Amino acid sequence: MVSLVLVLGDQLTPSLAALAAADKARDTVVMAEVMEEATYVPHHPKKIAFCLAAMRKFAAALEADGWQVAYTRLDDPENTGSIPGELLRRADQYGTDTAHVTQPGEWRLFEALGGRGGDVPLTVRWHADDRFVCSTKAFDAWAEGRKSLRMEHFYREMRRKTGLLMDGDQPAGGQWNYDHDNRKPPPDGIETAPMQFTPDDTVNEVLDLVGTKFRRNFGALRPFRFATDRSQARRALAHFVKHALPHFGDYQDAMLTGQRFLYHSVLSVYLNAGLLTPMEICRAVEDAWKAGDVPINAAEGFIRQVIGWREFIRGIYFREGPDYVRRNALNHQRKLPAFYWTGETDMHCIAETVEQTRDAAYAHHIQRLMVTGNFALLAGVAPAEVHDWYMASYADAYGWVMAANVIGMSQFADGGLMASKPYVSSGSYIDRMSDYCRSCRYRVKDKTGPDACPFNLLYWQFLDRHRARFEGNPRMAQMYRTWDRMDGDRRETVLREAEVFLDRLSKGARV
Ligand code: FAD
Ligand code: DLZ
Ligand code: SF4
Repeated sequence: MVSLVLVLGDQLTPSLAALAAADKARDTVVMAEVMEEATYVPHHPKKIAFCLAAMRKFAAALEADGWQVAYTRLDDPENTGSIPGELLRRADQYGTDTAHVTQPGEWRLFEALGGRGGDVPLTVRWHADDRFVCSTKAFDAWAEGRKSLRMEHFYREMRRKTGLLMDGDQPAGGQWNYDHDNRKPPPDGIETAPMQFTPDDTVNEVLDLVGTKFRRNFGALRPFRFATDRSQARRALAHFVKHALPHFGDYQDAMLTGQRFLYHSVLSVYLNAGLLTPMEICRAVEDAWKAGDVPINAAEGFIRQVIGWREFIRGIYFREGPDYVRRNALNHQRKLPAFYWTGETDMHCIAETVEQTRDAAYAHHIQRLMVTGNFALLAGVAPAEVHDWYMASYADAYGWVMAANVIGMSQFADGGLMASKPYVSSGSYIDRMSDYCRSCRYRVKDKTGPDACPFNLLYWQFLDRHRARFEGNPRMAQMYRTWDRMDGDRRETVLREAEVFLDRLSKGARV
Protein backbone atom coordinates (compact mmCIF):
# COMPACT_ATOMS: atom_id res chain seq x y z
CA MET A 1 0.00 0.00 0.00
CA VAL A 2 1.10 3.55 -0.65
CA SER A 3 2.55 5.41 2.34
CA LEU A 4 2.75 9.10 2.97
CA VAL A 5 6.14 10.63 3.81
CA LEU A 6 5.95 13.76 5.93
CA VAL A 7 8.62 16.41 5.36
CA LEU A 8 8.44 19.36 7.76
CA GLY A 9 9.75 22.86 7.17
CA ASP A 10 12.93 22.13 9.12
CA GLN A 11 13.48 18.71 7.55
CA LEU A 12 14.65 19.88 4.13
CA THR A 13 17.41 17.29 3.75
CA PRO A 14 17.54 14.83 0.83
CA SER A 15 18.86 12.05 3.12
CA LEU A 16 16.04 12.58 5.68
CA ALA A 17 15.24 9.30 7.49
CA ALA A 18 11.57 9.27 6.42
CA LEU A 19 12.56 9.72 2.76
CA ALA A 20 15.24 7.03 3.03
CA ALA A 21 12.63 4.60 4.42
CA ALA A 22 10.12 5.25 1.64
CA ASP A 23 9.78 4.13 -1.96
CA LYS A 24 10.04 6.91 -4.51
CA ALA A 25 8.13 4.87 -7.10
CA ARG A 26 5.18 4.20 -4.80
CA ASP A 27 4.93 6.66 -1.92
CA THR A 28 3.88 10.31 -1.77
CA VAL A 29 5.68 13.08 0.05
CA VAL A 30 3.45 15.43 2.04
CA MET A 31 4.59 18.99 2.63
CA ALA A 32 2.26 21.66 3.99
CA GLU A 33 2.43 25.35 4.72
CA VAL A 34 0.04 25.71 7.63
CA MET A 35 -1.12 28.52 9.89
CA GLU A 36 -0.57 26.50 13.05
CA GLU A 37 3.18 26.30 12.40
CA ALA A 38 3.30 29.91 11.27
CA THR A 39 1.51 31.19 14.39
CA TYR A 40 2.28 28.94 17.40
CA VAL A 41 4.71 31.73 18.18
CA PRO A 42 4.67 35.05 16.32
CA HIS A 43 7.83 34.21 14.36
CA HIS A 44 10.02 36.88 12.84
CA PRO A 45 8.66 37.50 9.29
CA LYS A 46 12.09 36.70 7.81
CA LYS A 47 11.93 33.27 9.44
CA ILE A 48 8.49 32.52 8.01
CA ALA A 49 9.58 33.70 4.56
CA PHE A 50 12.77 31.66 4.74
CA CYS A 51 10.87 28.56 5.79
CA LEU A 52 8.15 28.77 3.15
CA ALA A 53 10.53 29.66 0.32
CA ALA A 54 12.93 26.86 1.27
CA MET A 55 10.00 24.40 1.50
CA ARG A 56 8.76 25.33 -1.97
CA LYS A 57 12.22 24.95 -3.47
CA PHE A 58 12.84 21.66 -1.67
CA ALA A 59 9.51 20.27 -2.94
CA ALA A 60 10.53 21.24 -6.49
CA ALA A 61 13.89 19.52 -6.02
CA LEU A 62 12.18 16.34 -4.78
CA GLU A 63 9.87 16.36 -7.80
CA ALA A 64 12.84 16.82 -10.11
CA ASP A 65 14.35 13.82 -8.38
CA GLY A 66 11.30 11.68 -9.23
CA TRP A 67 9.21 11.97 -6.05
CA GLN A 68 5.52 12.64 -6.10
CA VAL A 69 4.87 15.55 -3.75
CA ALA A 70 1.48 16.59 -2.37
CA TYR A 71 2.25 20.20 -1.51
CA THR A 72 -0.18 22.53 0.28
CA ARG A 73 0.30 26.27 0.04
CA LEU A 74 -0.67 28.54 2.89
CA ASP A 75 -3.57 30.08 0.98
CA ASP A 76 -4.89 26.89 -0.66
CA PRO A 77 -8.66 26.81 0.04
CA GLU A 78 -8.58 23.14 1.20
CA ASN A 79 -5.76 23.80 3.66
CA THR A 80 -6.86 22.43 7.06
CA GLY A 81 -4.37 24.68 8.87
CA SER A 82 -2.31 22.09 10.74
CA ILE A 83 0.25 19.39 10.01
CA PRO A 84 -1.87 16.52 11.42
CA GLY A 85 -4.88 17.91 9.53
CA GLU A 86 -2.96 17.93 6.25
CA LEU A 87 -1.59 14.45 6.82
CA LEU A 88 -5.12 13.11 7.44
CA ARG A 89 -6.51 14.93 4.41
CA ARG A 90 -3.79 13.44 2.21
CA ALA A 91 -4.34 9.99 3.77
CA ASP A 92 -7.99 10.19 2.65
CA GLN A 93 -7.01 11.46 -0.77
CA TYR A 94 -4.44 8.69 -1.38
CA GLY A 95 -6.42 5.93 0.36
CA THR A 96 -3.80 5.09 2.96
CA ASP A 97 -3.47 5.12 6.73
CA THR A 98 0.32 4.94 6.95
CA ALA A 99 2.86 7.73 7.18
CA HIS A 100 6.63 7.81 7.59
CA VAL A 101 7.54 10.62 9.97
CA THR A 102 10.97 11.77 11.11
CA GLN A 103 10.87 12.85 14.75
CA PRO A 104 10.00 16.58 14.81
CA GLY A 105 12.15 19.06 16.70
CA GLU A 106 9.41 19.99 19.17
CA TRP A 107 7.43 18.00 21.71
CA ARG A 108 4.33 19.95 20.66
CA LEU A 109 4.32 18.55 17.14
CA PHE A 110 5.57 15.12 18.21
CA GLU A 111 2.52 14.77 20.46
CA ALA A 112 0.15 16.20 17.84
CA LEU A 113 1.33 13.49 15.46
CA GLY A 114 0.65 10.72 17.95
CA GLY A 115 4.03 10.47 19.68
CA ARG A 116 4.42 10.23 23.46
CA GLY A 117 0.85 9.15 24.10
CA GLY A 118 -0.68 11.57 21.59
CA ASP A 119 -3.50 10.28 19.45
CA VAL A 120 -3.84 10.46 15.68
CA PRO A 121 -5.89 8.05 13.52
CA LEU A 122 -2.92 6.98 11.39
CA THR A 123 -0.24 4.32 11.61
CA VAL A 124 2.84 6.48 12.05
CA ARG A 125 6.17 4.85 11.27
CA TRP A 126 8.57 6.89 13.37
CA HIS A 127 12.17 7.49 12.35
CA ALA A 128 14.86 9.00 14.54
CA ASP A 129 16.27 12.24 13.16
CA ASP A 130 19.72 10.99 12.16
CA ARG A 131 20.85 14.38 10.87
CA PHE A 132 22.34 14.93 14.30
CA VAL A 133 25.70 13.48 15.29
CA CYS A 134 24.37 12.20 18.61
CA SER A 135 21.05 10.35 18.74
CA THR A 136 18.72 11.11 21.64
CA LYS A 137 19.31 7.56 22.89
CA ALA A 138 23.10 7.98 22.84
CA PHE A 139 22.77 11.29 24.67
CA ASP A 140 20.56 9.73 27.35
CA ALA A 141 23.10 6.93 27.80
CA TRP A 142 25.90 9.50 28.17
CA ALA A 143 23.89 11.58 30.65
CA GLU A 144 22.62 8.65 32.72
CA GLY A 145 23.79 8.82 36.33
CA ARG A 146 25.48 12.24 35.99
CA LYS A 147 24.33 14.84 38.53
CA SER A 148 25.17 17.74 36.30
CA LEU A 149 25.71 17.76 32.56
CA ARG A 150 28.80 19.54 31.27
CA MET A 151 29.27 20.27 27.60
CA GLU A 152 33.05 19.90 27.67
CA HIS A 153 32.89 16.22 28.67
CA PHE A 154 30.22 15.50 26.08
CA TYR A 155 32.17 17.36 23.41
CA ARG A 156 35.24 15.14 23.81
CA GLU A 157 33.03 12.11 23.19
CA MET A 158 31.75 13.73 20.02
CA ARG A 159 35.29 14.45 18.84
CA ARG A 160 36.20 10.82 19.36
CA LYS A 161 33.00 9.64 17.71
CA THR A 162 33.36 11.80 14.59
CA GLY A 163 37.16 11.73 14.40
CA LEU A 164 37.07 15.50 13.78
CA LEU A 165 40.39 17.19 14.66
CA MET A 166 41.72 13.95 16.07
CA ASP A 167 45.20 12.57 15.85
CA GLY A 168 44.57 8.93 16.62
CA ASP A 169 42.87 9.01 20.01
CA GLN A 170 44.41 12.38 20.93
CA PRO A 171 43.13 15.87 20.03
CA ALA A 172 44.91 17.46 17.09
CA GLY A 173 47.45 20.01 18.30
CA GLY A 174 47.49 18.45 21.77
CA GLN A 175 44.52 20.31 23.27
CA TRP A 176 40.78 19.68 23.25
CA ASN A 177 39.88 23.33 23.60
CA TYR A 178 41.69 26.49 22.46
CA ASP A 179 39.43 29.02 24.12
CA HIS A 180 42.30 30.69 25.92
CA ASP A 181 43.42 31.97 22.47
CA ASN A 182 39.93 33.31 21.75
CA ARG A 183 37.76 36.06 23.22
CA LYS A 184 39.86 38.94 22.03
CA PRO A 185 38.28 42.41 22.18
CA PRO A 186 36.85 43.70 18.90
CA PRO A 187 39.27 44.58 16.12
CA ASP A 188 39.11 47.69 13.92
CA GLY A 189 38.12 47.67 10.26
CA ILE A 190 36.15 44.45 9.82
CA GLU A 191 35.15 43.95 6.23
CA THR A 192 33.49 40.58 6.16
CA ALA A 193 29.78 39.76 5.84
CA PRO A 194 27.88 36.54 5.15
CA MET A 195 26.98 35.81 1.54
CA GLN A 196 23.79 37.61 0.53
CA PHE A 197 21.29 36.32 -2.03
CA THR A 198 18.99 38.37 -4.24
CA PRO A 199 15.41 37.04 -3.99
CA ASP A 200 14.32 35.00 -7.03
CA ASP A 201 10.70 34.59 -8.22
CA THR A 202 9.87 31.92 -5.62
CA VAL A 203 11.24 34.05 -2.81
CA ASN A 204 9.51 37.20 -4.06
CA GLU A 205 6.16 35.41 -4.20
CA VAL A 206 6.61 34.22 -0.61
CA LEU A 207 7.72 37.69 0.52
CA ASP A 208 4.47 39.15 -0.84
CA LEU A 209 2.44 36.48 0.96
CA VAL A 210 4.26 36.92 4.28
CA GLY A 211 4.12 40.71 3.95
CA THR A 212 0.33 40.50 3.73
CA LYS A 213 -0.39 37.84 6.34
CA PHE A 214 2.17 38.56 9.06
CA ARG A 215 2.64 42.30 8.88
CA ARG A 216 2.01 42.73 12.63
CA ASN A 217 4.83 40.41 13.70
CA PHE A 218 7.98 41.86 15.27
CA GLY A 219 10.70 42.27 12.65
CA ALA A 220 11.48 43.61 9.20
CA LEU A 221 10.65 41.33 6.29
CA ARG A 222 12.75 43.20 3.74
CA PRO A 223 15.50 43.34 2.70
CA PHE A 224 15.60 39.55 2.55
CA ARG A 225 19.01 38.11 1.73
CA PHE A 226 19.00 34.55 3.09
CA ALA A 227 19.89 31.51 1.01
CA THR A 228 16.79 29.39 0.44
CA ASP A 229 18.09 26.21 -1.15
CA ARG A 230 20.90 23.79 -0.62
CA SER A 231 23.12 25.00 -3.41
CA GLN A 232 22.96 28.59 -2.14
CA ALA A 233 23.55 27.43 1.43
CA ARG A 234 26.65 25.55 0.27
CA ARG A 235 27.94 28.74 -1.32
CA ALA A 236 27.33 30.57 1.95
CA LEU A 237 29.33 27.88 3.75
CA ALA A 238 32.25 28.16 1.33
CA HIS A 239 32.16 31.94 1.66
CA PHE A 240 32.29 31.72 5.45
CA VAL A 241 35.17 29.24 5.45
CA LYS A 242 37.21 31.43 3.14
CA HIS A 243 36.49 34.89 4.49
CA ALA A 244 35.42 34.74 8.14
CA LEU A 245 36.52 31.44 9.65
CA PRO A 246 40.21 32.38 9.93
CA HIS A 247 39.22 35.01 12.53
CA PHE A 248 36.24 33.20 14.04
CA GLY A 249 38.08 31.98 17.13
CA ASP A 250 39.88 35.19 17.96
CA TYR A 251 36.84 37.42 17.85
CA GLN A 252 33.89 35.15 18.55
CA ASP A 253 32.88 37.08 21.67
CA ALA A 254 33.37 40.58 20.21
CA MET A 255 30.50 43.02 19.58
CA LEU A 256 30.62 46.19 17.49
CA THR A 257 28.03 48.87 16.79
CA GLY A 258 26.70 48.50 13.24
CA GLN A 259 28.59 45.22 12.67
CA ARG A 260 25.96 42.53 12.91
CA PHE A 261 27.86 39.47 11.86
CA LEU A 262 31.57 40.03 12.58
CA TYR A 263 33.27 36.70 11.87
CA HIS A 264 30.26 34.52 12.65
CA SER A 265 29.01 32.04 10.10
CA VAL A 266 25.27 32.89 10.09
CA LEU A 267 24.77 29.25 9.10
CA SER A 268 22.42 28.21 11.93
CA VAL A 269 19.34 29.12 9.91
CA TYR A 270 20.41 26.75 7.10
CA LEU A 271 21.68 24.05 9.43
CA ASN A 272 18.50 24.00 11.51
CA ALA A 273 16.29 23.77 8.42
CA GLY A 274 18.37 20.92 7.01
CA LEU A 275 19.83 22.72 3.99
CA LEU A 276 23.26 21.85 5.41
CA THR A 277 24.29 19.04 7.73
CA PRO A 278 26.52 19.40 10.78
CA MET A 279 29.11 16.98 9.47
CA GLU A 280 29.48 18.65 6.08
CA ILE A 281 30.03 22.00 7.80
CA CYS A 282 32.58 20.54 10.19
CA ARG A 283 34.41 18.64 7.44
CA ALA A 284 34.69 21.85 5.41
CA VAL A 285 36.17 23.58 8.45
CA GLU A 286 38.54 20.72 9.21
CA ASP A 287 39.68 20.63 5.57
CA ALA A 288 40.48 24.35 5.71
CA TRP A 289 42.59 23.74 8.80
CA LYS A 290 44.35 20.77 7.20
CA ALA A 291 45.12 22.91 4.16
CA GLY A 292 46.75 25.47 6.45
CA ASP A 293 44.15 28.13 5.65
CA VAL A 294 42.83 28.60 9.18
CA PRO A 295 44.42 28.32 12.61
CA ILE A 296 43.52 25.52 14.98
CA ASN A 297 41.83 27.84 17.50
CA ALA A 298 39.37 28.94 14.80
CA ALA A 299 38.66 25.43 13.51
CA GLU A 300 38.37 23.91 16.97
CA GLY A 301 36.27 26.80 18.32
CA PHE A 302 33.81 26.46 15.45
CA ILE A 303 33.60 22.66 15.47
CA ARG A 304 32.98 22.78 19.24
CA GLN A 305 29.92 24.97 18.66
CA VAL A 306 28.47 22.51 16.17
CA ILE A 307 29.25 19.02 17.48
CA GLY A 308 29.56 20.19 21.07
CA TRP A 309 27.08 22.89 22.01
CA ARG A 310 24.45 22.26 19.36
CA GLU A 311 24.19 18.53 20.00
CA PHE A 312 24.40 18.96 23.77
CA ILE A 313 21.59 21.52 23.78
CA ARG A 314 19.36 19.19 21.77
CA GLY A 315 20.15 16.22 23.97
CA ILE A 316 18.97 18.14 27.03
CA TYR A 317 15.71 19.21 25.39
CA PHE A 318 14.68 15.67 24.57
CA ARG A 319 16.04 14.19 27.78
CA GLU A 320 14.31 16.66 30.09
CA GLY A 321 10.88 16.47 28.47
CA PRO A 322 8.16 18.98 27.58
CA ASP A 323 8.02 20.67 30.98
CA TYR A 324 11.66 21.81 30.76
CA VAL A 325 10.61 25.14 29.18
CA ARG A 326 8.43 25.93 32.18
CA ARG A 327 11.18 25.62 34.79
CA ASN A 328 11.86 28.64 36.94
CA ALA A 329 14.40 27.67 39.59
CA LEU A 330 15.13 31.28 40.60
CA ASN A 331 11.41 32.11 40.80
CA HIS A 332 11.72 35.11 38.48
CA GLN A 333 8.34 36.69 37.75
CA ARG A 334 8.97 40.06 36.09
CA LYS A 335 7.27 40.81 32.78
CA LEU A 336 9.53 41.21 29.79
CA PRO A 337 10.24 44.97 29.39
CA ALA A 338 8.64 46.54 26.33
CA PHE A 339 12.02 47.66 24.99
CA TYR A 340 12.74 44.08 23.96
CA TRP A 341 10.22 44.75 21.19
CA THR A 342 10.81 48.44 20.53
CA GLY A 343 14.51 48.91 21.20
CA GLU A 344 13.51 52.12 23.02
CA THR A 345 15.98 52.19 25.87
CA ASP A 346 18.97 54.31 26.79
CA MET A 347 21.06 51.17 27.28
CA HIS A 348 22.94 51.26 24.01
CA CYS A 349 23.98 47.59 24.14
CA ILE A 350 20.35 46.48 24.34
CA ALA A 351 19.06 48.99 21.80
CA GLU A 352 21.72 47.88 19.33
CA THR A 353 20.99 44.17 19.84
CA VAL A 354 17.22 44.58 19.61
CA GLU A 355 17.45 46.78 16.51
CA GLN A 356 19.64 44.36 14.63
CA THR A 357 17.44 41.46 15.75
CA ARG A 358 14.41 43.27 14.37
CA ASP A 359 16.13 44.06 11.08
CA ALA A 360 18.10 40.86 10.45
CA ALA A 361 16.41 38.16 12.60
CA TYR A 362 19.95 37.57 13.79
CA ALA A 363 22.19 38.34 16.74
CA HIS A 364 25.29 36.38 17.52
CA HIS A 365 25.79 34.25 20.58
CA ILE A 366 27.33 36.83 22.90
CA GLN A 367 24.66 39.40 22.10
CA ARG A 368 21.98 36.80 22.93
CA LEU A 369 23.73 35.54 26.05
CA MET A 370 25.52 38.52 27.57
CA VAL A 371 23.32 41.44 26.49
CA THR A 372 19.62 40.54 26.21
CA GLY A 373 19.91 37.29 28.18
CA ASN A 374 22.13 38.79 30.87
CA PHE A 375 19.81 41.77 31.40
CA ALA A 376 16.70 39.57 31.65
CA LEU A 377 18.39 37.33 34.21
CA LEU A 378 19.71 40.22 36.28
CA ALA A 379 16.32 41.96 36.23
CA GLY A 380 14.49 38.74 37.16
CA VAL A 381 12.29 38.39 34.08
CA ALA A 382 10.11 35.25 33.97
CA PRO A 383 12.10 32.68 31.95
CA ALA A 384 9.08 31.59 29.90
CA GLU A 385 8.64 35.18 28.69
CA VAL A 386 12.32 35.33 27.79
CA HIS A 387 12.03 32.02 25.92
CA ASP A 388 9.04 33.27 23.94
CA TRP A 389 10.83 36.47 22.98
CA TYR A 390 13.79 34.56 21.57
CA MET A 391 11.42 32.21 19.74
CA ALA A 392 9.73 35.20 18.12
CA SER A 393 12.95 36.98 17.26
CA TYR A 394 15.40 34.74 15.44
CA ALA A 395 15.40 33.03 12.07
CA ASP A 396 17.12 29.97 13.56
CA ALA A 397 14.61 29.52 16.42
CA TYR A 398 13.13 26.05 17.01
CA GLY A 399 11.96 24.44 20.24
CA TRP A 400 14.75 21.85 20.45
CA VAL A 401 17.51 24.47 20.28
CA MET A 402 15.85 27.31 22.15
CA ALA A 403 14.86 25.60 25.38
CA ALA A 404 18.23 24.67 26.86
CA ASN A 405 19.87 27.82 25.49
CA VAL A 406 17.34 30.06 27.23
CA ILE A 407 16.05 28.08 30.20
CA GLY A 408 19.35 26.38 30.99
CA MET A 409 22.27 28.41 29.73
CA SER A 410 20.93 31.95 29.70
CA GLN A 411 18.40 32.10 32.57
CA PHE A 412 19.67 29.38 34.95
CA ALA A 413 16.02 28.38 35.29
CA ASP A 414 16.87 24.67 35.40
CA GLY A 415 18.78 25.28 38.63
CA GLY A 416 22.21 24.50 37.19
CA LEU A 417 21.56 21.25 35.33
CA MET A 418 23.72 22.40 32.43
CA ALA A 419 25.57 25.52 33.60
CA SER A 420 27.90 25.52 36.56
CA LYS A 421 27.09 29.15 37.31
CA PRO A 422 24.70 31.79 35.97
CA TYR A 423 25.87 33.81 32.97
CA VAL A 424 25.67 37.23 34.63
CA SER A 425 28.06 40.12 34.28
CA SER A 426 28.31 43.76 35.14
CA GLY A 427 28.82 46.38 32.43
CA SER A 428 32.57 45.89 32.44
CA TYR A 429 32.33 42.62 30.48
CA ILE A 430 30.23 44.33 27.79
CA ASP A 431 32.67 47.24 27.77
CA ARG A 432 35.65 44.91 27.30
CA MET A 433 34.06 42.94 24.46
CA SER A 434 32.32 45.75 22.57
CA ASP A 435 32.34 49.43 21.65
CA TYR A 436 28.76 49.85 22.90
CA CYS A 437 29.57 51.72 26.09
CA ARG A 438 31.35 54.52 24.22
CA SER A 439 28.04 55.81 22.85
CA CYS A 440 25.76 55.06 25.76
CA ARG A 441 23.88 57.58 27.92
CA TYR A 442 25.02 55.54 30.94
CA ARG A 443 28.62 55.42 32.15
CA VAL A 444 30.01 51.96 32.47
CA LYS A 445 32.66 53.08 34.94
CA ASP A 446 29.99 54.46 37.33
CA LYS A 447 28.93 51.89 39.88
CA THR A 448 26.35 54.16 41.54
CA GLY A 449 24.81 57.57 40.89
CA PRO A 450 22.51 59.00 38.22
CA ASP A 451 24.62 57.77 35.30
CA ALA A 452 25.56 54.35 36.68
CA CYS A 453 25.33 51.55 34.13
CA PRO A 454 22.22 49.49 35.04
CA PHE A 455 24.16 46.25 34.53
CA ASN A 456 26.48 47.35 37.36
CA LEU A 457 23.63 47.97 39.77
CA LEU A 458 21.66 44.87 38.87
CA TYR A 459 24.68 42.57 38.92
CA TRP A 460 25.31 43.13 42.62
CA GLN A 461 21.63 43.13 43.43
CA PHE A 462 21.29 39.75 41.68
CA LEU A 463 24.16 38.27 43.71
CA ASP A 464 22.73 39.70 46.90
CA ARG A 465 19.18 38.46 46.35
CA HIS A 466 20.34 34.94 45.40
CA ARG A 467 23.05 34.72 48.01
CA ALA A 468 21.67 31.60 49.69
CA ARG A 469 21.78 29.69 46.42
CA PHE A 470 25.10 30.85 45.02
CA GLU A 471 27.52 31.79 47.76
CA GLY A 472 28.63 28.19 48.24
CA ASN A 473 29.43 27.85 44.53
CA PRO A 474 33.25 27.79 44.22
CA ARG A 475 33.05 29.51 40.83
CA MET A 476 31.23 32.45 42.43
CA ALA A 477 33.20 32.76 45.64
CA GLN A 478 35.40 35.54 44.27
CA MET A 479 32.34 37.61 43.31
CA TYR A 480 30.92 37.34 46.83
CA ARG A 481 34.30 38.21 48.34
CA THR A 482 34.42 41.38 46.22
CA TRP A 483 30.87 42.30 47.25
CA ASP A 484 31.59 41.65 50.91
CA ARG A 485 34.74 43.76 50.80
CA MET A 486 32.77 46.76 49.57
CA ASP A 487 32.05 49.45 52.11
CA GLY A 488 28.66 48.85 53.80
CA ASP A 489 27.24 52.27 52.80
CA ARG A 490 28.24 51.67 49.23
CA ARG A 491 26.53 48.29 49.21
CA GLU A 492 23.37 49.88 50.55
CA THR A 493 23.51 52.56 47.88
CA VAL A 494 23.92 49.94 45.14
CA LEU A 495 20.95 47.95 46.41
CA ARG A 496 18.78 51.05 46.83
CA GLU A 497 19.59 52.38 43.35
CA ALA A 498 19.01 48.94 41.84
CA GLU A 499 15.55 48.87 43.44
CA VAL A 500 14.77 52.33 42.09
CA PHE A 501 15.83 51.18 38.63
CA LEU A 502 13.70 48.01 38.84
CA ASP A 503 10.75 50.03 40.07
CA ARG A 504 11.02 52.34 37.08
CA LEU A 505 11.28 49.28 34.84
CA SER A 506 8.07 47.87 36.35
CA LYS A 507 6.28 51.17 35.75
CA GLY A 508 7.32 51.20 32.11
CA ALA A 509 9.42 54.36 32.49
CA ARG A 510 12.13 54.84 29.91
CA VAL A 511 15.39 53.43 31.26
P1 FAD B 1 28.34 30.82 14.84
O1 FAD B 1 28.83 31.70 15.92
O2 FAD B 1 28.95 30.94 13.51
O3 FAD B 1 28.45 29.33 15.40
C1 FAD B 1 28.48 28.20 14.53
C2 FAD B 1 27.33 27.28 14.74
O4 FAD B 1 27.41 26.66 16.01
C3 FAD B 1 25.96 27.94 14.72
O5 FAD B 1 25.52 28.11 13.40
C4 FAD B 1 25.11 26.94 15.50
O6 FAD B 1 24.60 25.95 14.66
C5 FAD B 1 26.11 26.31 16.45
N1 FAD B 1 25.95 26.81 17.82
C6 FAD B 1 26.78 27.64 18.47
N2 FAD B 1 26.37 27.79 19.76
C7 FAD B 1 25.26 27.07 19.88
C8 FAD B 1 24.36 26.85 20.96
N3 FAD B 1 24.55 27.40 22.15
N4 FAD B 1 23.29 26.08 20.72
C9 FAD B 1 23.07 25.52 19.52
N5 FAD B 1 23.91 25.69 18.47
C10 FAD B 1 24.97 26.45 18.66
N6 FAD B 1 20.94 28.79 18.18
C11 FAD B 1 20.05 28.35 17.29
O7 FAD B 1 20.44 27.70 16.31
N7 FAD B 1 18.74 28.60 17.43
C12 FAD B 1 18.25 29.29 18.48
O8 FAD B 1 17.04 29.46 18.57
C13 FAD B 1 19.18 29.80 19.44
N8 FAD B 1 18.75 30.54 20.49
C14 FAD B 1 19.65 30.98 21.42
C15 FAD B 1 19.19 31.70 22.52
C16 FAD B 1 20.08 32.12 23.49
C17 FAD B 1 19.59 32.85 24.70
C18 FAD B 1 21.44 31.84 23.36
C19 FAD B 1 22.39 32.27 24.41
C20 FAD B 1 21.90 31.15 22.26
C21 FAD B 1 21.01 30.70 21.29
N9 FAD B 1 21.45 29.99 20.16
C22 FAD B 1 20.53 29.52 19.25
C23 FAD B 1 22.86 29.62 20.01
C24 FAD B 1 23.70 30.61 19.19
O9 FAD B 1 23.56 31.89 19.71
C25 FAD B 1 23.34 30.57 17.71
O10 FAD B 1 23.41 29.25 17.24
C26 FAD B 1 24.27 31.41 16.88
O11 FAD B 1 24.28 32.73 17.35
C27 FAD B 1 23.87 31.36 15.43
O12 FAD B 1 24.66 32.23 14.67
P2 FAD B 1 25.82 31.70 13.72
O13 FAD B 1 25.28 30.69 12.79
O14 FAD B 1 26.46 32.90 13.12
O15 FAD B 1 26.75 30.99 14.75
C1 DLZ C 1 8.82 27.31 11.40
C2 DLZ C 1 7.82 26.75 10.45
C3 DLZ C 1 6.89 27.60 9.82
C4 DLZ C 1 6.90 29.06 10.04
N1 DLZ C 1 5.98 27.12 8.98
C5 DLZ C 1 5.95 25.79 8.71
C6 DLZ C 1 4.97 25.24 7.84
O1 DLZ C 1 4.11 25.93 7.32
N2 DLZ C 1 5.02 23.91 7.60
C7 DLZ C 1 5.94 23.09 8.17
O2 DLZ C 1 5.96 21.90 7.88
N3 DLZ C 1 6.86 23.60 9.02
C8 DLZ C 1 6.88 24.91 9.30
N4 DLZ C 1 7.78 25.40 10.17
C9 DLZ C 1 8.70 24.46 10.86
C10 DLZ C 1 7.98 23.74 12.01
O3 DLZ C 1 7.46 24.68 12.91
C11 DLZ C 1 8.94 22.76 12.68
O4 DLZ C 1 9.04 21.63 11.86
C12 DLZ C 1 8.49 22.33 14.03
O5 DLZ C 1 8.47 23.41 14.90
C13 DLZ C 1 9.39 21.23 14.59
O6 DLZ C 1 10.70 21.68 14.77
FE1 SF4 D 1 25.26 48.65 28.17
FE2 SF4 D 1 26.05 49.72 30.51
FE3 SF4 D 1 27.67 49.79 28.40
FE4 SF4 D 1 25.46 51.28 28.42
S1 SF4 D 1 27.20 51.48 29.78
S2 SF4 D 1 26.23 50.05 26.71
S3 SF4 D 1 24.05 49.95 29.53
S4 SF4 D 1 26.95 47.96 29.46
